[in-house]
Amino acid sequence: MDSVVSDAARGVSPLLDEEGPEQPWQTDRTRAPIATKIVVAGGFGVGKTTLVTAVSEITPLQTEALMTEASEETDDLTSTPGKLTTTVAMDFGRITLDDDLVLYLFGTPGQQRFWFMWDDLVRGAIGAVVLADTRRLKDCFPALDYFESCGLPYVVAVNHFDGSELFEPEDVREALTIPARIPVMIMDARRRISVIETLLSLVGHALDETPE
Ligand SMILES: Nc1nc2c(ncn2[C@@H]2O[C@H](COP(=O)(O)OP(=O)(O)OP(=O)(O)O)[C@@H](O)[C@H]2O)c(=O)[nH]1
Ligand SMILES: [Mg+2]
Repeated sequence: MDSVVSDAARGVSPLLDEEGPEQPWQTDRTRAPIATKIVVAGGFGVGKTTLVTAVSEITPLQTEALMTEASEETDDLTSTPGKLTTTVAMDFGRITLDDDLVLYLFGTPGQQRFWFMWDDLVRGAIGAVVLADTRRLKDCFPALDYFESCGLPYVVAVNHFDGSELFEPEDVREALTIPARIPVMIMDARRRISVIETLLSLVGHALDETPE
């Protein structure tokens, strides 16, 4: 499914348009789309795979492995009792925004034992979305520290789970001591439009942070 956010200004909801007319960049070779890489990070089971799946216009590549009793000690499923699988390498999806901007989404594995893969996953990325769950905020600290130390622009998106207390973005900013220049937002990883808002915020933030 192609999606063109700028069509919203014309009153058409491109997000609901299954086929849609050909886009200018599909016929005009001088308007080749700009391809960018975005990383989706955060703690175990916070909704990274859900986010990539909700928004991808291609069938997402997933590397899910069934969770077994062997990981009971390390992988806390209290907050996500319905979770049966975990990402063991990465998620991959694609979304086209605003006519000629293509985002390639790379979801990281959440568990500490797979963190060694992050260095490869972030190579060439323009920015990262750090997902947080207010019931286990500290789980996103490693991702925040990682992107702060490597200087990659990032935004913080709180994936609001049903039944968890709803906080204001500014409360989350204070709890995590996120600098004022970093966008913090509440989102729902299962809702496409909510994820697109987060991705647009990241692209805008990455443009602001990147020197001309
Ligand atoms: N209620 C609710 N459930 C969600 C939401 N996002 C994800 N889930 C559920 O939470 C569980 C965890 O989601 P995943 O997308 O696998 O999380 P992940 O961050 O990719 O997990 P790892 O790759 O194992 O670290 C799944 O059972 C989802 O269905 C949400 O916004 N609300
Ligand atoms: Mg995952």
